[in-house]
Parts: sequence; C-alpha cells; structure tokens
Amino acid sequence: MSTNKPRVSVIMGSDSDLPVMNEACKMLDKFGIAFDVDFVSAHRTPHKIAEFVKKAEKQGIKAIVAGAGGAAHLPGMVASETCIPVIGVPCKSRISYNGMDSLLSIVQMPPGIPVATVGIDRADNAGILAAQIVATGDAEIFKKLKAYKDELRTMVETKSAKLQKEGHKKYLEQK
Ligand code: RP5
Repeated sequence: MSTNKPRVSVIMGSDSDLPVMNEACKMLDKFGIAFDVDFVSAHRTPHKIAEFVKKAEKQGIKAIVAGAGGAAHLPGMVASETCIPVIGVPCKSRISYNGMDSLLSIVQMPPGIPVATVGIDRADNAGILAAQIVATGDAEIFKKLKAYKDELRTMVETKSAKLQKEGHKKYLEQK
C-alpha cells in the first residue's frame, strides 16, 4: 500500500473477505492510487460505519470499495450515510449461496441510494472502477487506465490473429 494520502477506501465485512478484496487493492496499486483498508461489519460493528464515513469525507476519499458476503448489508449501509460513490463487491463467502445472496443484497438498493455493484468476487473490477472515478480528476491516472485498456485490446487482437491463422482446433491444442 502506498504511503501517500489515500484517495480510495477498501472495506469489507470480515477478514474472510480479504482474499477476494485483495484483488481490488492490487488494481489500485497497479494504477498508483493510495488507499486504506479496513474491516467494517454492518452487523458486528454497526457503530463503526458512521465513524468510517465521517473520516472518509474528511480525508477527501473519492470512492469506497465495499465487499461483503451472505446478508451483505455493508455497501448499502455505507451508501446510506454518504455521497461518496460506493462500489459493492458481492463476496462468495462460505455461508453464501454461490454469492447470489450477496449479489442481490448489494444490488437491490432502494431508489435514491445507489451502490455500483460489480460481479460476484469481481473485486478487480471494483478496483478498476474506483481508479476510473479518481481518474475523472487526474490526467495521469486516466493515461494509465487508457494504457491498461489498450493492453487488453492488443491481447484479444493477438489471440484473434492466431486463431485466424491456425484454426480453432490447433489453437485449442496449444492452449
Ligand atoms: C459477512 O459475513 C462478511 O462480509 C463475510 O463475507 C461473511 C462471513 O463472515 P465471517 O463469519 O467469515 O467473519 O458479514
């Protein structure tokens, strides 16, 4: 984690979510965005939510990545306390139904309190989305994100050229 002033907060309901949420941290590191990380449980430490939001607003945090599993109320609870964009990560925890319960708990917010929800365990995308939010006010980060998307495009174009040259059977044999 960078020692600079954090611009993104990554929080999660439990340390059991950390292996998944680490993928968001890796993306933020990749784009050189400072962030802080903490455990905040909607059910076990509800008092901490208001404290966390107050601190995040004071710090000028631009996006909050919040992950939780099962009855995943953390992202929505945080979104209800602040106007900082909240990106929810439904975690496929050991107690969840393949993550579908987490996904629906996070995505089905009432009108007025949106949570930008990524796919189940897709914390990497949450990290990228947080970086894109930061990039709206930072040309350097914007450039890094563009370069990353260019890499993805080149990767698919290279694979496509190989497929056209060798055919799908040979391509599969080499995969
Ligand atoms: C949720 O309950 C957490 O986000 C976690 O995904 C799940 C299980 O928590 P632990 O029992 O592993 O602490 O609140």
